[in-house]
Amino acid sequence: MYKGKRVCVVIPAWNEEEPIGHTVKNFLTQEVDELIVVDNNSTDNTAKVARRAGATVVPEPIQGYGAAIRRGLREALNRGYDLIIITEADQTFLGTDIPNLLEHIDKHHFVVGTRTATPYLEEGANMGLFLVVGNIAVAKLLGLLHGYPPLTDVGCTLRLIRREMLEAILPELDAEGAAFSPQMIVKVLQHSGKMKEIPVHYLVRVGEAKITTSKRKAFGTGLKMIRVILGL
Ligand SMILES: Nc1nc2c(ncn2[C@@H]2O[C@H](COP(=O)(O)OP(=O)(O)O)[C@@H](O)[C@H]2O)c(=O)[nH]1
Ligand SMILES: [Mg+2]
Repeated sequence: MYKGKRVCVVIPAWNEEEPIGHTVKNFLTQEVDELIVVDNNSTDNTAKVARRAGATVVPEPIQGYGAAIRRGLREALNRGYDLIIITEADQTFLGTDIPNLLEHIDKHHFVVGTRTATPYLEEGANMGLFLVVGNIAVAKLLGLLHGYPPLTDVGCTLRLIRREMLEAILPELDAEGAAFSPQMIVKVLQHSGKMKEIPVHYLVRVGEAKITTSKRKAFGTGLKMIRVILGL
């Protein structure tokens, strides 16, 4: 609960038995009323470990980062939550950043993290120069085209959205993969949502990476993101 508003955390998870237990405990902070882990066809013990750590687990058979998050967001709306936070299973984000996101939600519909603020990066985190520059470049394209020029990241999962804004944009979100992340930002801006980007901590991943596994893959992901930003 935060200022009388019910708070929910959504985590997409695909074979994350190693990091998920710690992540769930780390994000079940005093403000959080429920944490929903979306099990995206895991073949390991992700669901069991998440449940044992205190999460509600729901399945999503359609494979993909976007599909998994959408399922979690629908679930959060159905359960009546006012404020919805999204994060990852892999211990790269910190529950201690939740108050920093919440601090801005009275005045904004959407608060999104950026992982390109170097003092917030842990040494060895998967955000080297290539990804920092790439994210900032694509973010500037998004920001200038859609009306939020300060934007410096397009792929940061850690974010917070108000219920009424989520209800407005959810029917328009259809990206299955990583392009879901910038698509959500674009839709908030198209709905004239007030948004704010804040720096968040970004740590070394625990367990096996699924999206940003090589420069080549990251480049491909970037192109898909640009397509979504251009509305193609
Ligand atoms: N890439 C990917 N991630 C998924 C999928 N389903 C759920 N996820 C979760 O989405 C988050 C992002 O994936 P991750 O490998 O950390 O991507 P990275 O942060 O770009 O390295 C993790 O919590 C995954 O477990 C899927 O089908 N593909
Ligand atoms: Mg990750």
